[in-house]
Amino acid sequence: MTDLNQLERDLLTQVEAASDEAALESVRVSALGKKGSVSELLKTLGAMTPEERKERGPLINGLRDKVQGAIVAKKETLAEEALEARLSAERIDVTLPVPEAPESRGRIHPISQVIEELTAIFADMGFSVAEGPDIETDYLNFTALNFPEGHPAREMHDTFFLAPDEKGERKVLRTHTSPVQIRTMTSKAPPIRVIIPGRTYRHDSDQTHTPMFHQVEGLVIDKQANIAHMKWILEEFCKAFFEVDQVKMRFRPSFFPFTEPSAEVDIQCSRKGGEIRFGEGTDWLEILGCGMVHPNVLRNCGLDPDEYQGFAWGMGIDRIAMLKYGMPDLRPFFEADVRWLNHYGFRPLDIPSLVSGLTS
Ligand code: 2NL
Repeated sequence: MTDLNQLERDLLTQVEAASDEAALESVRVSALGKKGSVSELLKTLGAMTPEERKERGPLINGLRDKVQGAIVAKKETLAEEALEARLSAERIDVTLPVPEAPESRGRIHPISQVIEELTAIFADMGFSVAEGPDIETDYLNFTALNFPEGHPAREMHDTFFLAPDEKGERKVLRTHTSPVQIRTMTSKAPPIRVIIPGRTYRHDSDQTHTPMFHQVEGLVIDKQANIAHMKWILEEFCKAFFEVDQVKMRFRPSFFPFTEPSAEVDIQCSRKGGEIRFGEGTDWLEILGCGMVHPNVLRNCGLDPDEYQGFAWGMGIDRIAMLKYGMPDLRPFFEADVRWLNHYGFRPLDIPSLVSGLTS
């Protein structure tokens, strides 16, 4: 006859030794399954005499209950242990910084940002934006702008000339964005209100000059457009761009072949300990050139100077970007160093607008 006590000890030892649910399940099958050791014992009860059954029955049933109870308890223990193991293995450090999403990790170059800012300000005053090619004819870059052939004014710009083509024509890398204004005046009827941001080129290279740089020029042509309008527009622009409530401006007489009269414009600022602030103080900083469009330029564009007049201005985008954002050196602008761009660049979704602030 099977020693029930021995079987019980064996089975309980096996239950205790099961290291996972699968091992426990095979112990259960070997004891309580159809052909399991305990099930086989239960089957023997049918063939016993009533006396025998009375004595062995409770013992065998008791064994089954004990084994079953041990298996249920072990199953719970194993499940708890598995959960504990997962909790400690999958622990997360909630104090770690959240990584930036890929689409917001890029940066907008300060030049692009400043062009967006300029565009927002002038668009608010009714200006549209025009663009033109970097390679221009000598006529559009110089002649139409009242630079006479062989005139020393042409040497004011250190021009990059391309090799002459089959017709002997020498194209140039535009030295200013003014040829786009000529293109605008010859292709559109007044009134004209346009700004032209873009790349320009001069043979010049030092701490404050790169051979490729950026300009924005503006042009207004109408029957009555006058110097007072020009001064108002430039003052509104400076206040909006430098984000100050007021700024004093100084117009100094100057010379450009394409404007008469011409002026260079300084804005009020204060310089303290290497920092520059606008709209306060007693220092002056030159920021742009401007003037009334020369009658010869109007005539070159097919406009009658007795009917139409206008004004124009031009400034260096790189320079005003450096001033506004406190960037001391121009050269890294064009060195494509992502560390510089990470430091000085702008977030792609912070789009300048006059409502939410240019540099919110
Ligand atoms: C400067 C000065 C200036 C203009 C640009 C212009 C264009 C046409 C006719 C008349 Cl088509 N004028 N442009 C006028 C005055 C000054 O730029 O210092 N730029 C960096």
